[in-house]
Formats: sequence, C-alpha cells, structure tokens
Amino acid sequence: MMKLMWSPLSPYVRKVRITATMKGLDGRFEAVTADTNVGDPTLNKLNPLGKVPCLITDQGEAIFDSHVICEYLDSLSATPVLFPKSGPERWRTLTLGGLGDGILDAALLIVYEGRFRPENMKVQAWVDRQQAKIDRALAHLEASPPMWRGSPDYGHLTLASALGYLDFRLGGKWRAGHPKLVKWLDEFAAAVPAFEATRPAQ
Ligand SMILES: N[C@@H](CCC(=O)N[C@@H](CS)C(=O)NCC(=O)O)C(=O)O
Repeated sequence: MMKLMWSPLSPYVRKVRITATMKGLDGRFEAVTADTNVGDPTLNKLNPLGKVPCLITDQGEAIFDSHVICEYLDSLSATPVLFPKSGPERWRTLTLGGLGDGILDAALLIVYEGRFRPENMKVQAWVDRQQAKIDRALAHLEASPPMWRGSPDYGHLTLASALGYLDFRLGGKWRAGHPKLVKWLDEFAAAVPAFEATRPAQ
C-alpha cells in the first residue's frame, strides 16, 4: 500500500488526489496527515523540503513534488493519459502545468506572508509582485482558455486546482473580469467529478 503524506487543504495535494481518482488508484494508498505549519519530522526526513504532498511508493521510495507524483501515478495505469508521451502536446501540457503551479506558488507566498510574518514586517510590494504574476497569468489564460481534446490532462487539472485555490484563499476575486475562465472551470468540474469531491472545506 502506498502512503501519501498530505494536508487536506493543500492545492498541490488536491492535484494528486484528482490524478489518483482519474487514474482509478484511490484504493491504492493510505493518506497520512502532516502538519507543515508547525513542521513534521517524519515528513522532513522523507522530503527535506518539508512540503506536502510526498508519496511513499510500495517499494518505500519517497517521491515529490506534486508534478512528479502525478506523473508517477500516470505511469501506473494506461488510461486516461494525463501526460502525453511526446510531441508538442507533451510540452503544451507541461507548460500549462508549470503555469498552474506558478499561480499556486505566487498565491501561496501571499498567504504565507499573512500567516508567517509579524504584522509590522509585512511587505506590501512583495505581495503586489506576486499578485501581478497571478494577474498576468489569468489575462493570458482568459485570452485563450486551454480546452482539451477527449478528456482533461495534467495541465488542465493543475490549472483547475490553482483556480480552486484562488477561490479558497483569495476570496474568488479572480472571477471578476475572467468570464471565459469561469466557464472553463465549470466545464472542467463537469468533466472531472474528482474536482468537486476534493473541494477544501471552508
Ligand atoms: N512545488 C511543490 C509545492 C508544495 C508546497 O508548497 N506545499 C505546501 C502546502 S500547500 C507546503 O507543504 N508548505 C510547507 C512549507 O513550505 O514549509 C509541489 O508541487 O508539491
């Protein structure tokens, strides 16, 4: 039985959970909660970066980060193909995944600025810089939402998890001014029931 070190509210963990459900692997691992806010010695040993998700395979090997775990899970069963094997489609998928992760990283830095820095040490210019990355990414995606052929892949599920995180932690402000992306997310949720099933509890 594989083990997944996780936190129920993590958007990176959500990517892995959506991937596992899409690949029919839900029964194949046990979830182990790690508290990354206080720090978790077991997690730190497995992943020196102290971040979730971290997967421990049946062979006892630790795999991180979320991209690598998702690609590993994709390799365990044939369909649906979440990572195209080669050609322009592969690079398109990985680049969209990178953009989704980049939105997440910027949003997480904004959240951590609020969570970990004392009030008098907060740097608004730093928060604005991260928000500008998110805004540019959203404008880029709104111009041409990345539709899928057949069924969504890793790039799409990463973007959906990122937009879900903007809803959860940043008050859904992204929705104003991005009607095509809002529709895109609705279509993703209809195509991938695991998205709703993994929605973080408020
Ligand atoms: N690039 C990593 C990011 C993972 C990440 O930042 N996870 C957060 C939880 S949402 C975490 O564990 N943070 C703890 C820390 O940074 O100390 C991935 O894709 O897995």
